Amino acid sequence: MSRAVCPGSFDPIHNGHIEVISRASRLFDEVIVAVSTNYAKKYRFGIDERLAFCSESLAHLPGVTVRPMGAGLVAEFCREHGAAALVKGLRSGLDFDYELPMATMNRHLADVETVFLPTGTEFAHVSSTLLKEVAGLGGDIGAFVPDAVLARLRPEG
Ligand code: COD
Repeated sequence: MSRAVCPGSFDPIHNGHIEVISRASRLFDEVIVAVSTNYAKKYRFGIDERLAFCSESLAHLPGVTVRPMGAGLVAEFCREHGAAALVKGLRSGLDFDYELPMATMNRHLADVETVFLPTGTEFAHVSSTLLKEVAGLGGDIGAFVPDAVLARLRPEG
């Protein structure tokens, strides 16, 4: 039984995340989507809402579960859940430069391998931060988020 973890803030989850998690679910028997809480970080959505958005958006994917990761190490989360791999989406060389040291550290900490999946080109410019900004200023982001997220990101949401 192969098991991988897809970690992130998911503040909120968007279609780029969903595409990568969907592809991860074809590579591994089980994929745990680990929703982090970093107390130094200011989130737009609380942990319960981020978990709910993820659960609703990923319910159609067999073998995918959603869990809170808390504020601990992702390597420790992988060890506790018996996962041998992390899956990350890569949008660009900048993502790779940011991710490579973490991949090496996570292998050191818990012998966890990191698998990088190149993001779909239609989502290479998408981030939760950019979507929140554009939606807040009234821009149309309907192509990039699930309906439940879209409703909450509208200025009146
Ligand atoms: N297309 C495809 N994939 C994407 C896209 C996109 N447009 N945008 C993001 N992704 C992928 C990336 O792989 C990213 O890692 C993941 O989705 C989640 O994205 P975000 O933005 O929600 O999450 P981040 O970057 O805030 O998450 C950071 C982590 C929680 C993964 C990281 O901080 C972490 O591992 N924290 C735990 C503490 C820890 O262990 N620290 C030491 C690490 S060595």
